[in-house]
Parts: sequence; structure tokens; C-alpha cells
Amino acid sequence: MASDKQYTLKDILAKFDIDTKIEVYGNGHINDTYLCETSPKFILQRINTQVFKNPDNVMENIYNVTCHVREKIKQAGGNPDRETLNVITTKEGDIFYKHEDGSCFRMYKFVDDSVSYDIADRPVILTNAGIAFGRFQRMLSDFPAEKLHETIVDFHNTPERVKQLRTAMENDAAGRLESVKEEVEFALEYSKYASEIVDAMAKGEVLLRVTHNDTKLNNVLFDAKTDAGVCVIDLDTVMPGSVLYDFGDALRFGASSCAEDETDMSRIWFDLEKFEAFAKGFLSEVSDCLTEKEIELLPLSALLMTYECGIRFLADYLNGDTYFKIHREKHNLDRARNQFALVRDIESKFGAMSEIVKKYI
Ligand code: ADP
Ligand code: GN1
Ligand code: MG
Repeated sequence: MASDKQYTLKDILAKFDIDTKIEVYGNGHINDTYLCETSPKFILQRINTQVFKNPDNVMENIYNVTCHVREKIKQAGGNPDRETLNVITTKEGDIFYKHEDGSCFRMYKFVDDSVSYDIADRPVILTNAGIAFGRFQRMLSDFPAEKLHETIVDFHNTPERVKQLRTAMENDAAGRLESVKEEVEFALEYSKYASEIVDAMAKGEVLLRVTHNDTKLNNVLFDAKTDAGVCVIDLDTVMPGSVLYDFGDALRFGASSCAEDETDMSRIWFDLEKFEAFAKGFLSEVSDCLTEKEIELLPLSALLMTYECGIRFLADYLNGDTYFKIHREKHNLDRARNQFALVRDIESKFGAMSEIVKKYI
């Protein structure tokens, strides 16, 4: 229970008319997630309001997006109680609860008989993740983008992320700059790629679409028996973006040979078999609506999203670990180094990746 706060989690549950045992759940880097051991079960989340400064906007997006997706699932004969997040309202009928100290909580139906993976142990997991994220994107293709709030401005604007890294270097708030010279040098050298997607978007060659923007493998729930991708979760960053963000970010995490914070450099590489498995699933859902430029940039998107995440980890390390949850000293630095090792390997595999993409277009 949250003893340093002006409330206990029991108080919060009461706002949703629930009285039960609760335990910390999941491996997300941003929100605090709890499992409510009721029957049926629920997920309680404290929204990270340091990251999401306007929780009302986040919840309005999530509510509207899940209602839209719900209709699509019904039309396709699916089960909307399982195949999309379902927001549970408070006793007062609100879509989340805001405590007087500013803490914000939301409740979802728990997706039963499902599992999430931090690393894919079989190619079918990646193919099914690709199908799930691709289908999610397709279900939102007719969602009115102007109805969505930008919950984090410039979230995948890589040149802006480079600027944020430069600011973190200038401020050197935690006094760590001196110790990360090599990493900073790498980050600045590879900023040569940073503008590729935003420039193509500005020219209209890459389209602005409604995208998920956080397509980590553990943001899909899989059916525990069949391995099918059941439900795309973590909808805080659903905003206008590029299909390349969703493709690239999924591969950053899913096609790595190892965990995102592995420190043994000899174990970190970009796995082309995993790349192919994901591309096969994702492209089976979206390939018919991609532009020529989007297709051309698919391999580069994996590099760019990995690079971008690496510089975000590095900037957070320099800022004194204020954004991502960390579980050990230098955790963000380990993550940044890991992502940079992956970037180098992805760069050496562009040719092979383009050949694989051609097979599924
Ligand atoms: P974060 O933004 O911190 O990543 P997520 O919304 O991704 O938070 O939730 C963290 C983890 O909790 C997920 O990776 C998943 O394992 C689990 N989870 C979240 N929502 C549900 C749900 N509705 N049903 C079952 N598990 C869930
Ligand atoms: C965060 O919330 P989670 O753990 O699914 C982050 C992503 C990063 C990822 C790196 C809102 O994702 O952008 O790619 O960590 N989410 C936010 O693991 O910043
Ligand atoms: Mg998550």
C-alpha cells in the first residue's frame, strides 16, 4: 500500500466500489500497475502524471479509441470484452479517479487466460504480435485523428529527441556527462539518420496516421493456449504518427536477441529471423495501404526507433533518472548501451532486411 501518499490503495479501490487484495503487476517502465484479485479480475493503474501531464486528455483518447475499436471487433464477430481494453468507470461514472493530491487512477477489465512476453522465445509470437499491432492500426485507419490529443508532444520526433539529449548534456544535472563520453559521441554521430522519417512526412511521402506509438512486445497480450495476439494494451500514446514508428519500435524490442537491459555486448544482436517473423504478421495486415516511401523506409525505421530509444535512455541517465523506472544503478545507461549495440548491428543488415520486406509486399 502507498504509505507515503495521502491515501491507501484500499481507498482508491473503494472509489471503484471494489474491496479486495491487490498486488504489483507487470513490467512497464511508466505506470504503476496492480492486479485486483477479484472475480472477475481487474487491473488498477496509477497513471504516471510526471510523464503524462494531462491525464484527462490521455483518458479521453483511450476511452474514444477503445469505443471505436470495440465496434470494429463486434463487426468482425470477435469478443470486445477480451480483444480491446475496457475502461471500468468509478462509482461516480467517471472514466478515471483523480485524487485531491493529483494522483490519477484508472481501472481496466483484466484480460484472462493471457500472457505477455518480455522476450519472444518462438517466431510465432512475433508473427502474432505483428498481426495484432497491424490489425490495431487498421482498425484505427478511419478514426478521426483530429479527435485525438497529443499526449506527449514530439514523442517520436527524432530530431527533437536529439535536441533533448543536447539539453541534458548542457545541464548535466546528475554530473554524469564526463563518464559517458563514448555513448554521447555515438549518439551524435548517428544523429545523421534522425530526420529521415520526419522529412518524408513533411513531404507527404510518409502519411500521418493514427498509430499506437509504443509497440513493445509486452504491450500485446497473447492467448495462453493458442498464442494468438488477443489484445493490444498500453494505449497512453495512441496519437497521430507514422506506421514506421509502430513497425520500427516493435522490432527494436521484439527482434533483439536479448532483453533491453542486457549488458553483455556479445549477446546483443538484431535477429533477422525475428525480423522476418514480425514483418510477415504486420505486413499481412497493412501492406496494401503503404506508400512507396513507407515501404522503402521500413528497415531504417527499426534503426531509427532503436536509436531514438537509446538517446532517450541516455538523456534520462544524464538527467538523473527522472523518466523511466530503474531497478539498479546505471540501469538507463545499460539500456542506452544495449540500444546502441543494436543500432550498429541493424545498420549492417539493411540489405537483408529490404530483401525480406519484398517477400511480404
Ligand atoms: P506501462 O505503461 O507501465 O508499460 P502497461 O499498461 O503496459 O503499463 O501495463 C503493464 C503490464 O501489465 C503489461 O505489460 C501487462 O503485462 C499487464 N497488463 C496491463 N493491462 C492489462 C490487462 N487489462 N489485462 C491483463 N494484463 C494487463
Ligand atoms: C516505455 O510504458 P512502456 O514500458 O510500455 C516508453 C516507450 C519506450 C519503452 C522502452 C510513454 O514503454 O516509449 O520505448 O519504455 N513509454 C513512454 O522500453 O515513454
Ligand atoms: Mg507497457
